Amino acid sequence: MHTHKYTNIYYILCLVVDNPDCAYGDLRLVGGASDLEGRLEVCIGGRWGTVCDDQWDTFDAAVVCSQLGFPREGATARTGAFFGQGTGPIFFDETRCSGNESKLVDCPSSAVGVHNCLHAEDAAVICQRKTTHLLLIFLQTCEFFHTHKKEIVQFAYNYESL
Ligand SMILES: [Ca+2]
Ligand SMILES: [Ca+2]
Repeated sequence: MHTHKYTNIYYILCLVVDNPDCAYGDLRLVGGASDLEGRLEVCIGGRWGTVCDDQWDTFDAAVVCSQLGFPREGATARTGAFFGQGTGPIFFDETRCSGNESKLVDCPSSAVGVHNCLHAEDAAVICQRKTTHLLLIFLQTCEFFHTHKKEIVQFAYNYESL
């Protein structure tokens, strides 16, 4: 009974989160084993594209993780299409974040679309999870929800029982 109720609630929330339209500067991680990691894709002009790994380092990864709602601490940069090659445009190259920017698009880099890269050089990150705000993290990605639906429903059930 409770299970059915919460399943519907989370499906509705995921429909909202899964909205395919993206806004300028939005980020997503693709091809990782969880929502914490993956090839970096950035939204420019309503399209998702990748970032070249030239000058891609911990400072850049920290900004990406922060923008995605994860801690800056423990952010790791990966190069050479570590989580697989993307398709479509390569939007940024020579990214030089200081690490304190709130959004990746605030970091100095080459102009949008200007690069000398291949998708074999797609940049990626690995973020660390905060140990608090569990519910927010559940909503971070519907991929996580679909993988862990049973556990989430159980968590919601237990939460209500508190
Ligand atoms: Ca850099
Ligand atoms: Ca370059």
